[in-house]
Amino acid sequence: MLHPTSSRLPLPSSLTALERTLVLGVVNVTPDSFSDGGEWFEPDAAIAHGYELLADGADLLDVGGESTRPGAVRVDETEELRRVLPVIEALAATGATVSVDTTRARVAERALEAGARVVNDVSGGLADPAMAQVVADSGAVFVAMHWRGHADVMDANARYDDVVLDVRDELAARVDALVGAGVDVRQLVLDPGLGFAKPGVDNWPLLANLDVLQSLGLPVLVGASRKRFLGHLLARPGVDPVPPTERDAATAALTTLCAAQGAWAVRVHDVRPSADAVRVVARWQDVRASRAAFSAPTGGALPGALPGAQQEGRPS
Ligand code: PMM
Repeated sequence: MLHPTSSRLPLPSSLTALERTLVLGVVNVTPDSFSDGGEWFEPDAAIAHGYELLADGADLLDVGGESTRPGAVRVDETEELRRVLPVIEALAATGATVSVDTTRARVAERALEAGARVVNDVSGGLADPAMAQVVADSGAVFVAMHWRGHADVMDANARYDDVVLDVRDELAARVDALVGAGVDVRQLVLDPGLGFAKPGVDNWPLLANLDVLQSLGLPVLVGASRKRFLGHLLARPGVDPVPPTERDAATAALTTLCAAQGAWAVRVHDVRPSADAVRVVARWQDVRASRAAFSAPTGGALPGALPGAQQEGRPS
């Protein structure tokens, strides 16, 4: 069920060979992110947090030095570099596959030099005209998220005719522009940009119709973790929205649904529940596929073992 183009991404074979959705663990080196602001602002704390996420089952780590929450004030480039570079360098040195969450070409370039393998740009290359060249020259994976402006203006740009089709079309235009600028289409991953210029109601159709975005023929990453629309969904008397750390179970439920739809990766803060969820979905789909394969022509019995199933470390 995993999107077939995922295996073409320039990533280590230990990741591209996995026949399941990948889990991208979030390492926010910021004092003000909505979900975990300040918890891992010091480099040593951020590095230690990265280790914890790997131990919990993260396949990749996404290191960011600038908050993108609505209304956030931008940090300057020097400060962003100061925050992310030591963390990326230390985590990449352990063999972890590291992504840098940035909209700045210069930060992406320095992060790749420090060992990052993925550039995760919430602006899809729109914020910095130099980004496409850095991505093209490096050959790195590029996550192009749907975006309509920086945090200070994005809420004012949240008008859609049909949010699913509009996001698909705007991302298709980004793909054309990036490929036109020299990026290899096999470097690209698309992301619907949940919560970015999208009020609560607009996030659900995007989640429930990932196939529309997948119809563009590229792997899809989903970042639903702890977002405000979940906080509203889970509201209880006197608490609306519920705080970000109370949104992790709902996040894991969405990981399951995204994995079942063939998402390439999910970006999450609390890694363990999502790492478990993607393994459950993979096993579930293996069993369904093997039953279909063995029973379809003859109506015969189920096989005793799962042929070709990707068995990971844990005992079954
Ligand atoms: N969301 C946030 C930050 N970076 N990157 C991608 N590709 N997709 C997202 O949905 C996304 C992102 C905001 O969440 P945070 O402040 O908790 O990191």
